[in-house]
Amino acid sequence: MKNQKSKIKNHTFVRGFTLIEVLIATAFVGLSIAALVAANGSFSMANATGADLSTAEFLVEQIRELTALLPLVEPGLTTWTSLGPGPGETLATYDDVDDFDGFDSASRGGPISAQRTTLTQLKAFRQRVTVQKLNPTNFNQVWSDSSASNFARVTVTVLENGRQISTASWIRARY
Ligand SMILES: [Ca+2]
Ligand SMILES: [Ca+2]
Repeated sequence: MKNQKSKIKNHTFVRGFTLIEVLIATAFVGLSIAALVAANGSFSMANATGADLSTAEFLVEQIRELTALLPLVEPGLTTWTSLGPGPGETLATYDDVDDFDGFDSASRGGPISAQRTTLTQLKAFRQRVTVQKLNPTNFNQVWSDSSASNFARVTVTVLENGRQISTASWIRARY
């Protein structure tokens, strides 16, 4: 009797997997693979975005470096009532920060480096610069170009294929 019972037990034990069990296991493996592929995809996307951001920040830094040593306003100017390049000035001869007001690297076939050379290998990117006068007692207020203020905000915006990636601004004083 005992022998018979253990035989039945053994028989149950070795019967193998049912079709339903196999199907469920297959579905689980499939789901795991799908999750893995999806996770990998989003990681690649995050990575790509990170790379674009790094490039954009690098391009903001180029403008910051280029303008850091320049005076804010045309050297020798007495009354500062307009922003932008002086007569006949080109990027090569910009000698003050406000010359960069309205600068757009799109006209140069690529963004520019701190040495004013065009980085053609990064031509998908574009730098835009604005210089705005600020209320000397409240830097949150923009004043008109003709107003009497010795403070200005420089804003650099970097776009990639027309999409804004990064923007940074800082304040400069005329002294
Ligand atoms: Ca100038
Ligand atoms: Ca100027």
